[in-house]
Amino acid sequence: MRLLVTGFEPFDNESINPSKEVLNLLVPEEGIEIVTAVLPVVRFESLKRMEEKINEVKPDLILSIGQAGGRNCLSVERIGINCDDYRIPDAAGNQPCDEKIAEDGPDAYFATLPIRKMTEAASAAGIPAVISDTAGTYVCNHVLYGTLHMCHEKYPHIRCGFIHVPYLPAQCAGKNAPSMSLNDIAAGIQCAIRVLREESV
Ligand code: PCA
Repeated sequence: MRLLVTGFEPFDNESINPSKEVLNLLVPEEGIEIVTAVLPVVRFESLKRMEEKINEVKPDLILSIGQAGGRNCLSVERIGINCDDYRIPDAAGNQPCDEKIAEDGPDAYFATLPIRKMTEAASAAGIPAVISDTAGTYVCNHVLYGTLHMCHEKYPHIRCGFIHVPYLPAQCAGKNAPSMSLNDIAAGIQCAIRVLREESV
């Protein structure tokens, strides 16, 4: 089993993104090989990079990770919607309003990873985690929806999902915002990966 785990570059005037930092802390589980990649926070480029990695890595599973500043726990996303409506411009200056991600795509796709088991595994290990019913309408939702659409059309054997993670404490200096330590974020993601391994043997 090969698992592609993706994070994102820093964005929104931040110099770090926990979803990128956490990639270095993940460890392979027996029977599951982990390959990591960092995606640009750019509308179509993010999916282009994703497809390049799919062709290079040939994963069985894809777990994407993104920062959700303001959330207070790991959010295992249930659904990606066919909508790009960006609160702020992406890193290339794109700011679509109410646009579709795939003209010919359905309104939404459910994540195809075992989201409840992943959430429960992190919670049981003492890492706050919930199922989230919206990944927003920015680049993270673009990647979740777009990857599910791409896999539905071209790589139907690949299962995909997305976890949003809170800010790191270092990003919250002077802000009244919730955060989670990198070690806790990594522990929670590792629990989710362990579920994927158990599911796939
Ligand atoms: N979070 C953004 C995009 C990149 C990231 O880490 C989002 O939630 O859409």
